Amino acid sequence: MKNGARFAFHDLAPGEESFRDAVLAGLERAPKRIPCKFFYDARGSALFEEICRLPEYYPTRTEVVILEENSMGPHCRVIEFGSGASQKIRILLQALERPAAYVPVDISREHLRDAAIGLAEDFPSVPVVAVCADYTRPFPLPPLPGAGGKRVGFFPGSTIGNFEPDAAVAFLANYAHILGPKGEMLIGVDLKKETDILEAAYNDRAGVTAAFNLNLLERVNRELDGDLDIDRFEHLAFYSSAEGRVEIYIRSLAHQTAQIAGRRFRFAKDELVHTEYSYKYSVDEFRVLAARAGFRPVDTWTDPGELFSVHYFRLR
Ligand code: AVI
Repeated sequence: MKNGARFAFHDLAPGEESFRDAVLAGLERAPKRIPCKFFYDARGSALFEEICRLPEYYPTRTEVVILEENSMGPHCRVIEFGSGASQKIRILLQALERPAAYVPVDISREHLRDAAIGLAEDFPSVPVVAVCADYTRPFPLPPLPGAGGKRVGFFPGSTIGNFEPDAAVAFLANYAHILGPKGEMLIGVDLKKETDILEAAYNDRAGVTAAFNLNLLERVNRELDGDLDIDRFEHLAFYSSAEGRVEIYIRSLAHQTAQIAGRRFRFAKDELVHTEYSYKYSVDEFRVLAARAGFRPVDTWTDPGELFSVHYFRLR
């Protein structure tokens, strides 16, 4: 590690749901499903980075501008669940006044360690305390540097939209529990808007989102000894205004069977495999949801086009 970087690593040895178990159970169900958390193998993560740069996919660039323009005062200790490549935190750390610590929390040990070391080297004035844990459950935070500085959760990217509403409340309540009394929260949330804009964002012309979705089947073939014929499936994404969410599926184009991990699965023509929901919220709707987890609004920032929101909450 480069001189000056301050870095600590706490491994709480989380258990991980295996891709194999999730796929075999999910394809036995009616309707079939594969949870969206499995999108992010190396290829899926690279495709997601590409999605974030697409002209149709407004959330990333819009949120970045909002984060650059707003700040939350000095000496914050920022705790990020699902920190992944720790990219957006770089923007926040630059915008914050003398941040006291950064605490990335992720279940993926090696990825977390590499990203956290890179960040500690690039921000030598900010101590980085990485925690390998399953952040969907309670876990103890290690002692953090910067005693007296406020603890601020950071959950950007509208990833909260990938949870169904009750699960989103449970996730936020667990975040609140871990932040402790007087904890604060900065969270990016995609706004409701015209169907055309939403559907274009999930059906880009270059086909990157389709490749990202279908990569789940390629991952099944690579990792689970599958023989799925990818050309006989297609990406499907549409906005349901009744549910307030983009729904994403893989559709079987023919009646077909496939072998996966030694088991045979049947797909009817036009049968759907659900892979993701991406909920969209008005500012008020999201405030109501967050209140169920104990958060009260301090401020909410949106871009001039009202595409995306960043909420700043404090625990009651
Ligand atoms: C990570 N998550 C917030 C993205 C979204 O917009 O729901 C995932 C995604 N799926 C398709 N495109 C992007």
